[in-house]
Amino acid sequence: MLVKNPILNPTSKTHSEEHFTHTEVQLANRNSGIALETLRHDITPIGMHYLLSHFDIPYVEDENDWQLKIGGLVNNPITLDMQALKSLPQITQQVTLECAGNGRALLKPHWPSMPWTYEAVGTSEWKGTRLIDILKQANIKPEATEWVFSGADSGVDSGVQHDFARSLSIEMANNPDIMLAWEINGQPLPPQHGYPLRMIVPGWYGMASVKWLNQIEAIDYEFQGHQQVGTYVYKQDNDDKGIPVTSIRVKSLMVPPGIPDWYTRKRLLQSGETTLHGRAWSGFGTPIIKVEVGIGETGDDWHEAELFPANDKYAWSRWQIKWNAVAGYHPLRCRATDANGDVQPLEPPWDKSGFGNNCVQVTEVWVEDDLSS
Ligand SMILES: Nc1nc2c(c(=O)[nH]1)N[C@H]1C(S)=C(S)[C@@H](COP(=O)(O)O)O[C@H]1N2
Ligand SMILES: [Mo]
Repeated sequence: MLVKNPILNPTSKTHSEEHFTHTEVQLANRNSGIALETLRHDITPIGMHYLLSHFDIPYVEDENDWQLKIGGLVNNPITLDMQALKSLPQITQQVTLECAGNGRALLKPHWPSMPWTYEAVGTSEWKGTRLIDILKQANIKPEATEWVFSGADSGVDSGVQHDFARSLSIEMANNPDIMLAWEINGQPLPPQHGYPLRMIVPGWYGMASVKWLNQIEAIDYEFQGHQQVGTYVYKQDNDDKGIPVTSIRVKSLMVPPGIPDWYTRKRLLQSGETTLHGRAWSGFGTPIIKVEVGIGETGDDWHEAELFPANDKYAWSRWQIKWNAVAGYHPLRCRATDANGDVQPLEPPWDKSGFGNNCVQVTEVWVEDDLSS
């Protein structure tokens, strides 16, 4: 009997009210998130930044063998090696990246995929060159409408085999802040972050920042790649035509105060005055204008935190607030507002695949009067 290949003919996934499956745990082990205490760092230390790689991490022995090809509907197709790229004018930017699926595991029911709660975010200092300069060199033909950016990794998702690839409209790709980066925090990119070359599309959710970038093509139709239209689209349900996922939604997180319970991550804190710290960020470089901290079970006792300006246009802002912790149980919340007036919702916004969940984080703290050490 002929058995249908289950990778190419998968049964469709359905939402789950249940605990996480073996498959989700396997994905979570491959794609780690930040430890929330590293929110204290302006720049997330290398190796502690979150990771999201859909397929295998390409094995690149020597960056001198890497080539970036720019072609399709251009007047001047070019191939650049890493030496040529590094001889172009260089820029360095601090950018906060967040995965569009961050918060997926908090939805009920949840979509079976990478089960992030809060930890798929980090800020790095990226060094590279401006994408726009390279696109200008290639000189796009007037009939072209989009650029397609492809990585060296390939695999299958929902039965569709493809190289990881994303597109940007010509207008979007002309944003001078988009970079092709080869360094993170002063070091060459490690394999898992896209060695030797990746895009950084600041202000967008992470899927646009194609890792292991080896091809850019101009096309004159709407790109139908799986990572463009088969996923990363906000949908209420399967019949929804949907809205493409682009900019990061306003969000904030708190450094967990006190000490953790190993198994639940719930917090134990000595009573008295303490300082709560955290970060807040939004999309397309929109500044954060307010962070409030909610103290108490009802979550409606909000206090405005002190907010510090971000180090860079696309980097997160730090906030802090003093709190006189009295003995008892205190769920703590933080809620950011950006310069567009967008505010974090208290409950997860529904999305079929769990994209863009920017709901207010709840940190459960038990305060005690005399904690022995
Ligand atoms: N080539 C390639 N680029 C990719 C991905 C991928 O799987 N393959 N994942 C994307 C997603 S969904 C995110 S959130 C970011 C994560 O970047 P990081 O792993 O460096 O944190 O990379 C993006 N770029
Ligand atoms: Mo992502």
